[in-house]
Amino acid sequence: MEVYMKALIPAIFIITLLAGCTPTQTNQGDLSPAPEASPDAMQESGEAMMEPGDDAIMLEDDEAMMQAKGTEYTIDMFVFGYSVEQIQASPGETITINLTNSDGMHDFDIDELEVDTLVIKEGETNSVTFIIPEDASPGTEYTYYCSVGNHRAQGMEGTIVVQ
Ligand SMILES: [Cu+2]
Repeated sequence: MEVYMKALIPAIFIITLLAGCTPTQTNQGDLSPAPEASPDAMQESGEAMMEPGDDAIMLEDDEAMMQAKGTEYTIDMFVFGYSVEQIQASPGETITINLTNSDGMHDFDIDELEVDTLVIKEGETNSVTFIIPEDASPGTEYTYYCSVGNHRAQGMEGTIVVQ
């Protein structure tokens, strides 16, 4: 199966280029193999096929590959805030947040995405992974916040902005 997919991906990519279509990010759920199956093969075939004027297509494809691998952030929590206050995301992107806690007791919640971590103490760590909905439109904002005491009211929150 894996060998078959590796052979199939460059073929699909070349067909896409020949057809003049730009790759879309909607391949979850259809018959296309996931881009992360063989990013190297895609990269090589993409370069081999690249012609003047194809730069824009390649850029979009590189971005798609980055999303497929998922994005990790390390965010430190303190009284009262997060070390990262804004994250840029794309529809369908898998995001992992590695939480550290340098002061106090905190958690990390996103109501719309049903993210609700346990409260951790100073010196402890936690990790949470979630997926931005495929149909999230550009400009959509998801607020993450600490649900402990009045921390959110004290400013302990941040924003994920969909591009
Ligand atoms: Cu807190």
